[in-house]
Amino acid sequence: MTGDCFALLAMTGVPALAITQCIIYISVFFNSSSKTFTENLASSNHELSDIAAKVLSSERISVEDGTRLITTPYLIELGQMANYARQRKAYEVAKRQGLSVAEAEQRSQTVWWNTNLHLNPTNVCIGTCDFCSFARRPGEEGAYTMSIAEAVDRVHIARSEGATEVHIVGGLNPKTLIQYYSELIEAIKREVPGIHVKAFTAVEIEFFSQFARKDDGSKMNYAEIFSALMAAGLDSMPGGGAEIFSRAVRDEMCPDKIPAETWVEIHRVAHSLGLRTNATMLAGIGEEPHERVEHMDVLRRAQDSSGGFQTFIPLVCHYEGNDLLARGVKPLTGVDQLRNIAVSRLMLDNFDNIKAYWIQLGEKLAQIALSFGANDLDGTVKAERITYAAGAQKRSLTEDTLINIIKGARLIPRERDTLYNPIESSPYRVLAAV
Ligand code: V47
Repeated sequence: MTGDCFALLAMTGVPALAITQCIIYISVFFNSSSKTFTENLASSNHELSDIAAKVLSSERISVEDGTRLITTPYLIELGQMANYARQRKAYEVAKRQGLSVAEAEQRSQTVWWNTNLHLNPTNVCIGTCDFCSFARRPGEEGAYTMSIAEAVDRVHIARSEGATEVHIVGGLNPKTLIQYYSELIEAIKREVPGIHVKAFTAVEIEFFSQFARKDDGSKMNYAEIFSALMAAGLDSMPGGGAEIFSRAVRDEMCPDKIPAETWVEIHRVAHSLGLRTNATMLAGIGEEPHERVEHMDVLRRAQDSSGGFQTFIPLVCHYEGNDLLARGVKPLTGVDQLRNIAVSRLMLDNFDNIKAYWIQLGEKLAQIALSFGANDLDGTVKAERITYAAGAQKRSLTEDTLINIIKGARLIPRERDTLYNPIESSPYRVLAAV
């Protein structure tokens, strides 16, 4: 409707200001429509009315509420509540940042997108995660490790194509430790100035710490590892490696992986040093739905205490190159995936952003996710390998495609940097105003 309205007005020669006002007017309409739906739900005798009342009054929903929602047959009701929560959160964030009411209204209809490169310098990994199709044992066919020059070259090319962020994660490779990565980040910062380096899962940080030694031979703790990487140029940290926090699922799928407490502790240390980080959840690895809600609860409590998470990314397992389906794991349905997005928006009331990661959702479901609580579409991505190895259809989208996905959802696309600042100079920002 927004896009149609704009096209109509543009054809009739209506000035840009009037068009912008029209968009704001329609945005307010959409705002109030999910709000009204939630209000009606709250005052009805529907079985989700008590949760709708909590959502309306910004009362935190409980783990029990989340557990009811994660399998609810009432998808539209869930989606409307999450959509309202998304709009309200964006409005609140904008007001917190000192923006005007009109700008805050516009933000409540905005979806962020970003131009980034996923760089996976090595797939050599001594970890044993059953769902991972990307990793290779040392010496195995297909194993690779990039030289620093090759990795920097890729970042250089991505930057020349507009990337503002490089997202670096790799396998647990005893040959690529803190020294290799410090050199890599330093070289990136030197040769590709201005690019944001978002790198290393908590699992990698823990792995580095097993080997890293100070001059006196003693072990480096997490803070010291981060400080060394920050000195090299690390800017923030992605959210991978969380999988599902449930001990039972981890014992079955990735018994060697750091436990939930260590994952959370490493992020807490990062936050204490001023690094912003993200958080993920990998669903479809044999967990029960309630374990997804408990995972979100762990993150919500962690965010209450350290406050440094920017974004939550609900991931979806892919099954090519692993044996999960043969072992009886049930894949997520499209409805499950939307429920995960919507419930995360409602449970994670202290996260500003919920990301729709199109590589895993697919472009179409990612677009629908934007009406189910997601406010961020990641990203151009360029050369993703982890999900691609497990059967993802594409590994890159153009800026125009991302913008069109968002506009097709009748929302306003806006390019962001890694820290969720709008990119004012982007040529796509002009398009986004359309
Ligand atoms: O940590 C592993 C997961 C993650 C499979 O922080 C799989 O901004 C699907 O963490 N099928 C990497 N997923 C991706 C990731 C991420 C992505 C986008 C943005 C951000 C961010 C983080 O992918 C891994 C693991 O949890 N994964 N195997 C698989 N077969």
